Amino acid sequence: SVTERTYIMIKPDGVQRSLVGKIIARFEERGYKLIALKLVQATEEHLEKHYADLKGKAFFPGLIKYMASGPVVGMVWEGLDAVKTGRVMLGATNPLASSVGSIRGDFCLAVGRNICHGSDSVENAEKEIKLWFPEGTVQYTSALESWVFE
Ligand code: DAT
Ligand code: MG
Repeated sequence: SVTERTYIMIKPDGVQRSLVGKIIARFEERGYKLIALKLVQATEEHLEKHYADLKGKAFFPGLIKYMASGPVVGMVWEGLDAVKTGRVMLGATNPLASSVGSIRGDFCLAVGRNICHGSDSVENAEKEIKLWFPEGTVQYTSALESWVFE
């Protein structure tokens, strides 16, 4: 639906590599609406909640250390098919398998430094939005809406 929401996060390497503006621009230009945004130094405890499903994987401790190694940019983007299309825009988990033209396919090479996160289902998106934005998202009318959607 047009009000589907997804949680997109620029990881510490994306912030350090000055890719914040480029990544935001892709979602803006595609026609998605920004309804929440913050730069935050996440704690390991918070990141363990975010990645709870991956606890037990061999790469989990390294993933948590990497994600806590610097600030991340958390965002909520709203629009048609935001979850699935957001994942397509990010590219495959392993950047070597990501299509050129996707964010990972254009800007990174290693699975453990893949610069961005996107929710993988509507249900997980809503969970992640609650975890990262307990204060909620922002309501406003986008001037572009009537030109982006029928
Ligand atoms: P995604 O981020 O595409 O949703 P995921 O949820 O399966 O992928 O894994 C979360 C992150 O964990 C992923 O972005 C990078 C890291 N990761 C996944 N598989 C990995 C692996 N085999 N080795 C190292 N890091 C991995
Ligand atoms: Mg995932």
